[in-house]
Amino acid sequence: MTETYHLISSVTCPWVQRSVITMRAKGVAFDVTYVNLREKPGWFLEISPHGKVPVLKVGDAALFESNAIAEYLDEVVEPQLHPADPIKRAQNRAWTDFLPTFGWGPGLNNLTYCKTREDLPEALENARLRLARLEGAIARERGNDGPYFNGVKLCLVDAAYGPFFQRFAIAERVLQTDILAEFPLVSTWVDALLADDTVTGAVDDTFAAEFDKNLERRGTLAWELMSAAAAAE
Ligand SMILES: N[C@@H](CCC(=O)N[C@@H](CS)C(=O)NCC(=O)O)C(=O)O
Repeated sequence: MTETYHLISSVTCPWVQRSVITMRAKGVAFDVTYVNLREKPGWFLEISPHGKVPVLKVGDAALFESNAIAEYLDEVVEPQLHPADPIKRAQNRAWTDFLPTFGWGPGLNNLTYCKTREDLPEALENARLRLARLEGAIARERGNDGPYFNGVKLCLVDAAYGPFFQRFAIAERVLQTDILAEFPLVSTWVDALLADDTVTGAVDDTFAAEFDKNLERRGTLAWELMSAAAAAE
């Protein structure tokens, strides 16, 4: 039986994008419903225990948490994005476990959404600590010369981290920290992720405009610099 997939989404959410990348890499067709996370509808709260997106409806079942969704899809739809070797698979899972520490809070997100120039040094230092871990991970895990986390094939680790780097790259255009240059393996990995339409194209057409609004709403330094550059044109 062919399953029907229905993604409950929000335009700028990196965790949602992780699910979309996974489905694109597998050629899975799916419908999308966007919810307003500032005014969550009752039907959404009934199927999302934490009140968060993504939720993937598979037939009548509702899956939540982007990692569980990725793992489910990898079990049931070819091609498998996890490595075939159980040791490598466990190591990959460990690096996807690191994603919240890497991306969220004092990780890359605090740099992307940094509010003032004064906040920048601390945000950079926190991001640096986490990027150093990834640099070591790639040195150990990457086969051949990459370009993806495991080598030539996109895997679930790529699907997990790509959205966070995509958002950072937008802010970095004006922040110009050049922090990735300190981590050559991460840097070439990020180049590959950002050059891959399976990753960067896994967003709605309105993503760029909505993400800019997000930067503005959060009162970020990136938004201030973007506005100043636009005013100077
Ligand atoms: N651990 C969750 C995180 C999902 C998440 O934080 N989603 C955000 C949007 S990017 C959300 O739905 N936030 C609504 C809220 O927290 O009220 C996952 O991996 O799916």
